[in-house]
Amino acid sequence: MSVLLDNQFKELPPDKSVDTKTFLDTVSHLPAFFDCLGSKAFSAIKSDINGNITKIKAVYVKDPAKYVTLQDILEAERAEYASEWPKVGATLALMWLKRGLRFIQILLQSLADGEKDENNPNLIKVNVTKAYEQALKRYHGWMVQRIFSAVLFAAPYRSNFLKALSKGEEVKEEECLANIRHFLVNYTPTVDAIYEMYMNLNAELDYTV
Ligand code: EIS
Repeated sequence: MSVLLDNQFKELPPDKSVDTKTFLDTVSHLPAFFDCLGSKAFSAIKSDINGNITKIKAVYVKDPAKYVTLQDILEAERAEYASEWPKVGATLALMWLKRGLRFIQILLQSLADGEKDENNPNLIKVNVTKAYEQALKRYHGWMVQRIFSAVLFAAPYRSNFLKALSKGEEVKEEECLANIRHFLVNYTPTVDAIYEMYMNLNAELDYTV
């Protein structure tokens, strides 16, 4: 069974609210995936994402009945922190986490769509660069952009990456791409819903790190 399919996101309800517990349970499996990528270069990214998840979880477990949806958390923190909000608490952690999730979404979509560098068909640089430019670059100053360029060299080969997504099992490329498409069916609307929530609540910030 594929790593992705083991941890499918749930279908959103009609009001597009994201259930906090289900969301946290699902994203908690993502950091382990970095270990499959086989390079220490990814450990800073892994710990950043882990930190985001831990922070959101810490708020949720304080009062699960109060924080049923992610929006409940943002609204409670908006009331609690007043002028400090939204650059605070789980609101800030989810603001960054969703950018990582968007990065993964664009990367997987680009692979599923068969986008490749015809001269280097087994490299995923074009896919990773597209995801970076659309999801993260504008939030990074020149230093972090340079770190990205360095990490890009550690990006796995396309065949190895697809294999890692399938826990190293010998799965045919077409089957793996079908798994990715299946995964994206609920994943993409969930990430979209979180972005929409940040827009609607005016919680998005565009400072760079
Ligand atoms: C935030 O980090 C914290 O997350 C947040 C709070 O402390 C806030 C304060 O301003 O800062 O500085 C971090 C930023 N996070 C801001 C940078 C970390 C390293 C980024 C290096 C650039 C790497 C680009 C990605 C290249 C990946 C190549 C992959 C090839 C396969 C399937 C692969 C999945 C990769 C997913 C990549 C997601 C990257 C996410 C980076 C997020 C970021 O820019 S708080 O913490 O509120 O929780 O305390």
